[in-house]
Amino acid sequence: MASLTGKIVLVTGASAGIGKATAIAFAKEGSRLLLCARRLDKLQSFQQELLSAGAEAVHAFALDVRDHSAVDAAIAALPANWQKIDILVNNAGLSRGLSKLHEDDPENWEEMIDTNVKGLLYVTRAVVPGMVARGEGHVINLGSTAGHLTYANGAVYCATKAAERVISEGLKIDLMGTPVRVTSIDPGMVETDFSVIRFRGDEDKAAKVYQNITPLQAEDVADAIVWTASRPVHVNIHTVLMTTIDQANSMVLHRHS
Ligand code: 8X3
Repeated sequence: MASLTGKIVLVTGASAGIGKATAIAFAKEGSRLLLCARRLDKLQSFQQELLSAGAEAVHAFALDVRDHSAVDAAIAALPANWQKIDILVNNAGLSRGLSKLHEDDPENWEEMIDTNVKGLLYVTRAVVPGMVARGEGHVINLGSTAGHLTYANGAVYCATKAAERVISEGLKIDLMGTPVRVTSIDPGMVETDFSVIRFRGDEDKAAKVYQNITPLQAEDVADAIVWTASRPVHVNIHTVLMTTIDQANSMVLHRHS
């Protein structure tokens, strides 16, 4: 296992869910955590927890990954001792709505495509040249089972995750000849506020998604992320497709009676 102690890890969308669990998991490895999300106060609320868990240092900043110029400016403005990003976890992402494509609100598409696809590209474009120049780095993108198999009423969300899968493949190809690694972490159902956000705060509807199944927890996904990051540097884990034991793919679930 390669040591993650002192490694600078940038996590986008780090304020909750898989992003926050990932920050905690890297903190336990003694990493230096560079965290961003739209809400800085949320990041600051668990900064001390990260230090207590073992993080060497924490630097948090507000960022909406949908804003291309803000992404470039934020990366360019990092303090000198935070600029050499070793690991980028492109976690920021969301789903909005669960409707037939021909009846859906295009606003939902804008938000998902701008965050899950364009935001990921902007951050990658801002960070990866430094990794190439320094001759080390690892990009870990958050995909989904939804990027492998399309489900009803989820065409655009599934499309964004299929895009993430293909972008990860393409980035890996383009980085051949460099030591920069690329991984796509593709979980199925994870019990976070993912569904509450999808249903714009409707907690009852969100709870039904996970009813009578044992979903993955954010910590399970964070564990896989840290595992890929801690392989020896000549090992590139391309894809981790992971689900709860109650899920076979994005369509087939076993609900306990
Ligand atoms: C999350 C998995 O099946 O809820 O990406 O879309 S699913």
